[in-house]
Amino acid sequence: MPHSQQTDIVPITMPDPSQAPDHGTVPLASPAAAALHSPLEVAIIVPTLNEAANVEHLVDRLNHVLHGRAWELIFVDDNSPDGTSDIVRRLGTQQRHIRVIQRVGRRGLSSAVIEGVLASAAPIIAVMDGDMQHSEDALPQLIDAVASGQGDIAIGTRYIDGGGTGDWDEKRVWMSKLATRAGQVALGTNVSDPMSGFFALRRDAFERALPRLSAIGYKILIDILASSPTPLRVAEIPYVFRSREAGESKIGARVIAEYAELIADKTVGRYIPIRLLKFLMVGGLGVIVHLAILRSLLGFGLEFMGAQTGAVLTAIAFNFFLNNSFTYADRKLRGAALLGGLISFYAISSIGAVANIGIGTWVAGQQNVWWVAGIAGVLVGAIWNFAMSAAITWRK
Ligand SMILES: Nc1nc2c(ncn2[C@@H]2O[C@H](COP(=O)(O)OP(=O)(O)O)[C@@H](O)[C@H]2O)c(=O)[nH]1
Ligand SMILES: [Mg+2]
Repeated sequence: MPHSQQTDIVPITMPDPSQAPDHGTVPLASPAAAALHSPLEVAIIVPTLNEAANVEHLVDRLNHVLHGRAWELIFVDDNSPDGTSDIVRRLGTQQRHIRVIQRVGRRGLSSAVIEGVLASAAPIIAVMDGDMQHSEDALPQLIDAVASGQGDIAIGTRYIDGGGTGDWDEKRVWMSKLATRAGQVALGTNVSDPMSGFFALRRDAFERALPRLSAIGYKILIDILASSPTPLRVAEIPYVFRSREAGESKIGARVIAEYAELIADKTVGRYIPIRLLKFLMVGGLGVIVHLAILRSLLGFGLEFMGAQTGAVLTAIAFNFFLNNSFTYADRKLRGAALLGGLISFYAISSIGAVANIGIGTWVAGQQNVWWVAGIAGVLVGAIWNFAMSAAITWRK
């Protein structure tokens, strides 16, 4: 017998409006309530990943430095296993200016910040870390610099007088300097700390940059500065980066790789999609693998056709696995899908090879520079492989 879906339905009748009691005008009880009823001035967006041990202290400090303002605090938490979201929700029941956007199955500081901004109606947005490393004492200055029109954006800066990187070791200072320089060159900017995660900006400045944001990785400020259709007026406010209060930094190889990708996207990415660029790089390595295998198989005494076949088959597999973990790291195939992907990639690449030879031969017939014909064939084959594998092997 199928399970009964019957539920008890309770009819609710509409109250008669003429019977409603008259409350009159309710006076605003306290300054806190007044702030709640005056127009929203600023939203503080805090991306978090395992910051359970820091959240409460941060809220205390912000309540202190922003006292008297009409503000809200939005945490954007990537489903931290340490329960960061639960803590924020608990605080939010008592303090209605606090809430959390809990993202499930998502990752990334930049995209978290973007979603936080979009969830707020505030005309000014401030962004800061959730680990107490950004000195909240500088926050009112950042907000006021934007509110007073000193800049479209105000950036908390470690690299001007009065700022500093606290107790960083030499290696971290050096890494940061290198990355900062790369960011400045890519942006063509003299902003002294484009890597900063501590800044405030006007909402309309953010909205103009929004359609062009890359949203890759960790460095949302660089993304905003580079995506803005007209250069933003920048105010810089020094602060000293503190040591982390609790928990761990998420900086690692992946963060560095994503930074390189963001910089690439903001520079060459204007002319050629980064994914195609990565695909072509992998293809270039594939050629080297091909030649190495060919050389060794010939060395083992195989005749050319057999050695060439072995080299082609190995190079295609090499390209497949490298594309899977590098070019398509965000859609990486695993398990059974990995095998299916490999088979489809072999099929696509075989047709690509036929197209390569066909086009190359045709171009060679039109003119007699051999390498032009060779490159033409390779390019057509590569574009075919890229387009088809994007549509089939690594389809969304
Ligand atoms: N939502 C979200 N927050 C992140 C992510 N990675 C880091 N964060 C938060 O971003 C802030 C800065 O990260 P942190 O690891 O301290 O970077 P560091 O200060 O450069 O070492 C902290 O509040 C982190 O909890 C992420 O993938 N998603
Ligand atoms: Mg930190």
